[in-house]
Amino acid sequence: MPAQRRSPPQRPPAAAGGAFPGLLPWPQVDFAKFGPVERKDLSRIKKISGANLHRNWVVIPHVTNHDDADITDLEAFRVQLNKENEKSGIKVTMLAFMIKAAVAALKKFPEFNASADGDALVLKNYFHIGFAADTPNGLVVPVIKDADRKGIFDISQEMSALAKKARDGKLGPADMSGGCFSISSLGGIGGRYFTPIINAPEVAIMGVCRSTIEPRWDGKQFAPRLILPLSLSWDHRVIDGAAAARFNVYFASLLADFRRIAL
Ligand code: CAO
Repeated sequence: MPAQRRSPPQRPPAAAGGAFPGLLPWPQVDFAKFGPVERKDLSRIKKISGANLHRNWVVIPHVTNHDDADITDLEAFRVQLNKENEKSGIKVTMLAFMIKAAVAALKKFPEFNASADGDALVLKNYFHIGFAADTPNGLVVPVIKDADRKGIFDISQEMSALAKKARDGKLGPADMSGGCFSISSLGGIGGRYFTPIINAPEVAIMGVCRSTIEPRWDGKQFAPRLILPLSLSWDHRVIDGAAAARFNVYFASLLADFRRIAL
């Protein structure tokens, strides 16, 4: 695209957000003085998600707990399932297992399946799990409704359909509403840990990065294990650190031995 010279915007950029009393005004810089620049409007999705993320970041006292899950056996199972069902056209991803693990963890720790309402908590008896999807126009969070009543294949299929709909810009408000808890997976891209922003009015979000083979002590020797980095952000107005640590430990234990889901 050709470089264009433009005068600096008159208004603070969207990134500046609303005014904070006592803070310096947003820097007004004529970047063209320093080199060629071009100006590009934010997409509709970026404007909406940016405003929501900004509010959530400012209003919610976020804390993020990092942990690791040993997914060696689960990954072997996932690969085997995909091999067995090659002809079905349904690809099972690690994210589908994480959605089921999130449901089990929300059942065990109900305050994570809640929203703050003044001095009260609204505890939900349904399990709708959102997943962050990266699209050319920005981030969206489609929701798998009633994930507790769906199996791994159904979830994988629905997730793939919703991700496609998201990339095609065809998600409607109904596809993105009613979420109880979100998972943001950067596992297909990379990274170790990050600090995801809570998707209000939810009170927690699980961030997941790329799994890698790491040496783990098995009591006698170091063994190569496939380790998945987890980053749980939670709202400290609703959740305490001990509960968050327990949530992560439980979530990781389910991924380490998926038979625990049945207990
Ligand atoms: N570790 C290692 N590899 C992983 C992995 C993990 N944790 N998670 C996925 N992968 C692998 C998959 O197995 C797949 O490999 P193959 O192509 O060899 O089978 C590859 O990465 C791509 O996976 P995917 O991204 O297509 O599938 P997914 O189910 O993991 O994710 C979706 C689907 C829609 C969540 C993803 O495409 C996406 O948009 N992720 C970005 C979310 C995001 O932007 N979050 C940030 C929000 S905060 O700004």
